[in-house]
Amino acid sequence: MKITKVQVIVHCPARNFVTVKVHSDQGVYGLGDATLNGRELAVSKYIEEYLTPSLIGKSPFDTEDIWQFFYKGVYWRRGAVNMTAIGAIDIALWDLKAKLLNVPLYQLLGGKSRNKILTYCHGHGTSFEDTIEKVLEKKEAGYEAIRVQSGIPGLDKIYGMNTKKGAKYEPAIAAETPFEEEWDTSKYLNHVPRLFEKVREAVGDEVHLLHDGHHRLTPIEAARLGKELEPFHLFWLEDLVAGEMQESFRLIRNHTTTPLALGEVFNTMFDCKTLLEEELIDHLRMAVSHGGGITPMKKIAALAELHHVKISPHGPSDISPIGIAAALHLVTAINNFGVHEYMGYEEQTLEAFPHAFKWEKGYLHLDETPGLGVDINMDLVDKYPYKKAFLPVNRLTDGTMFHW
Ligand code: EZ4
Ligand code: CO
Repeated sequence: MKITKVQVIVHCPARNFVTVKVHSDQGVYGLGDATLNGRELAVSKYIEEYLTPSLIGKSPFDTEDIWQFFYKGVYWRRGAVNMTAIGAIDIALWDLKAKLLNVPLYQLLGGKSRNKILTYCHGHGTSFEDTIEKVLEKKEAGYEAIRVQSGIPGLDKIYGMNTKKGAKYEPAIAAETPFEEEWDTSKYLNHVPRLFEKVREAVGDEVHLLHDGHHRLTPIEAARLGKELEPFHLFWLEDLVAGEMQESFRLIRNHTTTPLALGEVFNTMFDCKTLLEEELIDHLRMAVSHGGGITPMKKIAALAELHHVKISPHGPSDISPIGIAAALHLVTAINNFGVHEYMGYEEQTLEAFPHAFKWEKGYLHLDETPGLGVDINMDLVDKYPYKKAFLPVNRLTDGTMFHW
């Protein structure tokens, strides 16, 4: 059994995606997600130039050896572009392997640990009233867990707001240079506890409420926010502080019982080793596609299990249905699953990626389709060409460059 061809498809069905298609001499192919929001062409070129030639002729069953070949073989280890590229190949090989064996991928990862996968959505509004309305709409739609973000008085362009009315939340904006947002931490810290007081009162105790700080606080500011939100029993506070300094979480952990989530920008075990070993977080948010694929994420999940940390994958609309399916198969198989983010997709994205997983009443469901259960509609690829788009950057109101 041999890998015969690797195609890297860059397309824009409502937003940019990079899809990898690995072909075998059995006429079966596997699909991987190589989308890295705002840096798509760096990954596609990387795969075409540096990974594809080494894959031709290898057995698609040798997922561990191929992963190690690319991880150790690059010499310049880690990094988002490198690990997303390796991850896309790894996902495609697991998809291919499961298809060749005629089983859904989770069967190769430990079988079924659960029947359905809890999801959370986004309930975002401009004001207190608008946010409460959005959260109640999501609760009505069946979501049991809702991420709450709202506009902050005095700040016009901030994280978590929809840019187009009626559209799904989409932070990437098509342009030649990144859009600039603005930020003021003291306004934010005063606003958020008031928001959660009102939202909790409106939705009651049954719904899980989540919030994303998007890496903007210092440890002591994060500790204050965690403490002040304790009465409202959040499911988690996500990305309060940038994750480069894992040790920063010691201080936050010592001050608050609000559960902490982190890791959507992580790409290896070494980004979270201290966090896991010292039990500084409760949920690890790594995406399978950005974390180097199924092969390393299975090991990371095992280390997390030992330290009471749950795997709760990042699931924005900039991870394609292929990347989402990879995470769904992983979290179906492991014991320590928390919650999966799910925002849904625009119509064009759904047409581009026919898929077997289904969202129903707050949960995602897999079926028995062999492999990942996701395909790509090749007829639509040329219809939706890549359009350069960037995630925003962020400045304080005095112009200082800040975290986005
Ligand atoms: O910033 O998907 O939890 N979700 C998030 C997202 C991410 C974007 C990055 O591409 O924080 O909004
Ligand atoms: Co996030």
